[in-house]
Amino acid sequence: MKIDQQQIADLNQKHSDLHKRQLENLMAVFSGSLTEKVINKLIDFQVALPSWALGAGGTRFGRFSYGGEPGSLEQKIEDIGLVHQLTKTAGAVSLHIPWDIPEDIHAVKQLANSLGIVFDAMNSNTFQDQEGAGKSYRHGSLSSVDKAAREQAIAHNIEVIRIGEQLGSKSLTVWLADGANFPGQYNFQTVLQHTEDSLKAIYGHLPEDWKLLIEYKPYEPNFYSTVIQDWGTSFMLANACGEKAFTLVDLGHHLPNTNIEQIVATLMMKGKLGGFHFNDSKYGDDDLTVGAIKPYTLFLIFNELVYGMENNPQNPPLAWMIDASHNIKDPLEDLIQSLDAILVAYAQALLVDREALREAQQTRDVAGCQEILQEAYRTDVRPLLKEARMRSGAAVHPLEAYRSLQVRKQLIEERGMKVRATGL
Ligand code: PSV
Ligand code: MN
Ligand code: MN
Repeated sequence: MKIDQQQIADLNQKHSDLHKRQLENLMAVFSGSLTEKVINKLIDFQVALPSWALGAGGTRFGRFSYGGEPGSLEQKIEDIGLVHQLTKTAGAVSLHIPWDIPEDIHAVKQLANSLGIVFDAMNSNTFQDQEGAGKSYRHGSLSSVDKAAREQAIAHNIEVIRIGEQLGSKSLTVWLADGANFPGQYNFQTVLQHTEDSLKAIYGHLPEDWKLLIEYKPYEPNFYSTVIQDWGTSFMLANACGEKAFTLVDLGHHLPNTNIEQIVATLMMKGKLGGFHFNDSKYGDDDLTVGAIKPYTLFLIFNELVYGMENNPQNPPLAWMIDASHNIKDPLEDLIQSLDAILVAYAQALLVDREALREAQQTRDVAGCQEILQEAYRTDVRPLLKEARMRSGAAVHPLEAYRSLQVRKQLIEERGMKVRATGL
């Protein structure tokens, strides 16, 4: 299905007068140069959507299809194209191999290109056994005590790099499920050493202009120990691999109350934060809509990201991605809401008066520091988002547009109720 750009323009027209007044109100508070800076940053900000977020996700208890789900890689890219057309913030896709092996790489590239979508990080998969594979990952992949299983997992990652190279991707994300369910199941040092050696072997095949992003997670699917459990382990492994290897932070991969913003600051200071997976959670890796549970935390994280982007030239540009998979919401609505929450937090963080904050920190004005952050957090930045969308040709209200253009209904008419591509 296609959205006619004129339909978006017509919907935007209806919001135009109110939007102008709301923007003027905001501009009476902040300087024109600051608001202009924020609007331009919002226009430029692009977040990759993962190919596995476009269908309804499942749990081990059930999966409730929304209908009209993509049945092929091409359709997944088309769905991202729709979200991108409505938001102008989703100009990238992150593929998972082997779920997304392209049959015709040239055609897939052309399709993405025509929709303004680039290929962000490639994800390998050694947490599921692949059909016909000689070795099982039941007892681990890159960390396994079985040399042949490790070699198979290394070869898979190299294959993912090769596919990514043809698509124009520039990074490989490795997330390992490797871990243990019971004390004594494996030797901590042995599996960590195997993981380091395996990652180094993969790193050896990384093209010059690529990055290796190492993701960490404290638990699940293993519930006693995970080999790459935290940012420290990831950081250590990235350092062992070399300068093209970085840590990837996924918001859901922390034990409750972990100070994620401090992790972000530490990694950026060391030039080792490579990628970011957005989602939200109440308990663990819940993969809920970004900003749905802890918006202030998201703001505080963005506050550090903005500080890092402005002060840490040693840290490369980050690979941004939404990592969520939904069981009951329309996945496209969920992604639109997530993109909105990301831009809100980013805009608020851009409004933090950094000079005043530095001054308050220097003079040990504790209450003042808090005021400065909360002043920015409590600002209604939505007029800035709307202005960015107006200027970039996106829908001023992407969710409202998605609904009034009846996108899901049309997708169901085209694809039916029961189609489903490979994925989670
Ligand atoms: C599993 O926790 C996970 O959600 C990780 O966050 C990965 O990034 C993603 O799956 C895809 O492999
Ligand atoms: Mn992730
Ligand atoms: Mn996860």
